[in-house]
This record gives sequence, C-alpha cells and structure tokens, in this order.
Amino acid sequence: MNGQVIRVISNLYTVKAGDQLYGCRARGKFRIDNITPIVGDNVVIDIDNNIILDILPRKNELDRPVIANVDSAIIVTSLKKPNLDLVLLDKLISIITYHNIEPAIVLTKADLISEESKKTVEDLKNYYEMIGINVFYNTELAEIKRFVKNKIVVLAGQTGAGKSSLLNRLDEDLNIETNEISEALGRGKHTTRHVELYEIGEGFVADTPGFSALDLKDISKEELKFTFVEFDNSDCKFRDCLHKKEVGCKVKEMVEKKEILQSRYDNYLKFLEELEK
Ligand SMILES: Nc1nc2c(ncn2[C@@H]2O[C@H](COP(=O)(O)OP(=O)(O)O)[C@@H](O)[C@H]2O)c(=O)[nH]1
Ligand SMILES: [Mg+2]
Ligand SMILES: [Zn+2]
Repeated sequence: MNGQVIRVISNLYTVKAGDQLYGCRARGKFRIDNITPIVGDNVVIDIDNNIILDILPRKNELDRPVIANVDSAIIVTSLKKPNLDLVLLDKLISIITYHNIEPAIVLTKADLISEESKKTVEDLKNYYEMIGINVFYNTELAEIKRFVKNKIVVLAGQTGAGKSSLLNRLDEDLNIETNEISEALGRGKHTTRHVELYEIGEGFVADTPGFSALDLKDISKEELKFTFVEFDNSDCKFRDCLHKKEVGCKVKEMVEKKEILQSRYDNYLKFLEELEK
C-alpha cells in the first residue's frame, strides 16, 4: 500500500495510508543503501508487518528541517510586533524560489496596525500578488486551507511572527505552544526537534520553520536575479546584466517607471552586495 511519512521519532515512522495511520519500521535494506525514510516521503508499506518496503523518488529534500517533497513555503510575516520587515520577506522569497518551491505569504497582526498603514499593506499585497505570489491574511483561514490542499507546506518567518498561532487557528485541536522562547535559541535548536506534518484540511503543514535568512549564501550572485521573478518581464537585452549600474538596463527602467517596486529592487541590490562579499 502507498502512504506518506508524516512523523519520525527515532526509528519509528508514522505513515498515513488511505485514512489510516500505521506505525512502521524501515526495512533493513535501506541502511545498506544508505537511505532512510524522512518526513514527507511517499512510501510503499506492508500493512500486515508494519514495514516500509520502498521509498519513492523525492522531488526535493530540505536539510533543516529534514523533510522531502515540499511543495510550498508560507512566509508568515507580521505587520507589527515584530514590525513588517520587507528585507527579510524578500530574502525568504528568493531563498524559497531558488529551491524551486512555491513561496506564499500570510500576513499576521493586521489588527495591530493603523487604518493608514492598512492601505500601504494592501498596495504591497497587490504587488506581490501581481508577481504571482499568493498573499493571505491570517484571518482568511478558508483561503489558506484551499492553498494548502494536496500540498506539503513548510512555514518560514521570524520568531514571534505568528507561525504557531497560525497552525492553531487552522486546527483548533492542535494547541501548539505559542510565543516559544526556545525558538529564539536559533537554528541549532530546530535540528534536534522532531519534524511532524500536521494535516490541515486536505494538505500537510510542517511544524518547524523551513527556511532561514542565513540560507541566502547558497545562491550565487549570477543566480540571484532569477529569484526576483518580475525582473524576467523586463526583457533586459543584456544576458549577463546584473541590473545594477549597466547603461540601458531594462530592469532599472522598470524601477524608474514604478513597474517594479522600489523596495524589491533595493533589496535585490542589497542581497547582491551581500553575495559579492
Ligand atoms: N494581535 C495579534 N497577535 C498575534 C497574531 N498572531 C500571533 N499573535 C501573537 O504573537 C505572539 C507570537 O506568536 P507565535 O505564534 O508564538 O509566533 P511564532 O514564533 O512565529 O510561532 C503570540 O503572543 C501570539 O498570540 C495576530 O494576528 N494578532
Ligand atoms: Mg512558534
Ligand atoms: Zn539589466
């Protein structure tokens, strides 16, 4: 029978197959092949003996947390406490896009901002949607569930942004601890924590942060521009153009015409500089 690994605790694998959960061990063969099942794996199991017989090919695999077949990463972005951080948002979009994973944004704490700020946030939301990124408020639970449907999703975003609260809102039975101090201890902490996929609607969401801003360094300065998807529409005729100071650069023209958001372009230059160091 085919199923999906949704939890791993030492060498016990919880596999969801059909509507059932099976606690399985992995077949000895995997150790010889130097591969072990991980959360997100599509597997073939023997339900009479509770054994994972085979791991189907992975479409991708993340290291922190260890998880396979990730379809999307939702960047949980707070508008206040902590304040909206467009540098972090754009950085995470680039990192996620670079891994061929679909980024989406969930905005939190809109209840804490002024009416004027709401207008600015709406403009930003429209821009990110225009470049093809789904943007939701954390109050739009039905829409978020529709997005998650048939996907494996990881959450990203800074401590205190409202990731755990979002999961609790999506499934009132979860009762995940919010405002966790332990998260502030950094990414070392996450590697030791076990990963679990929560079933949300008809999709799966991982409980541990999927990406960190530190991962930007994996991208080369030549590759960075491809993670700013709207630059593609510029038809910049210079193949090697870094859209920086080049005369006649179409991306710069689009920024001047306000067709590309100034903060996106500024952040691009900022990341480029970081990668050039
Ligand atoms: N006012 C308000 N507070 C929120 C919202 N979402 C989360 N919080 C609060 O923000 C704090 C941090 O949330 P938490 O889910 O632990 O963030 P995490 O570190 O990203 O998991 C908690 O005190 C939450 O109650 C929201 O939409 N509005
Ligand atoms: Mg949390
Ligand atoms: Zn250019």
